[in-house]
Amino acid sequence: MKQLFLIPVVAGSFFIAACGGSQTKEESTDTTEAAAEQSAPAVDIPGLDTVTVSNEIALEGNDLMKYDKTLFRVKAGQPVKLTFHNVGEMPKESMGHNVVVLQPGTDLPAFGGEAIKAPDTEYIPVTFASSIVAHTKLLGPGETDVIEFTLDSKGVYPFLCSFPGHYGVMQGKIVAE
Ligand SMILES: [Cu+2]
Repeated sequence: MKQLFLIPVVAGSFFIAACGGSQTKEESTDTTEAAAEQSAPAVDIPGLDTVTVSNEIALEGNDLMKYDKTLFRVKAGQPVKLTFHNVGEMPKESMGHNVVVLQPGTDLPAFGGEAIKAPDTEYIPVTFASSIVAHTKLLGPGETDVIEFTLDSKGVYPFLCSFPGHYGVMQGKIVAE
């Protein structure tokens, strides 16, 4: 007698981290300085036209290691007020978040590498001080910080979370125009 056993293969909960693996490296050789146009900067960022220009930025970070927004437009030469809120519940020691606004063209992997070595300054690397425009405090669950800064020149300013391991997914751009 032949018996057939059907053994269902349960794949279980199989999570693939959405780690931005599909992001394409954009050649940043076409700098705004090179494009000698006195009108709007020649910035080609997908979705930029859907973002409203505002110098009041509200941003959240969460336990999934994500910012709720990654693209902002502001007026250059005018104060920007950035409110950052950590909406997560995990402890600061394992899921702390900050916002570090960097000068255009900053080497993000190099910055991230130095940040890991700077736990005493809440992962703000002094070796990159000249690249840092402004930064919030490192926030634990439920905490909020408000900072003000001015982006004097038109350009694309990257921002990221410098907590170890976060910058790869927690990063975005502020376009000053
Ligand atoms: Cu973070």
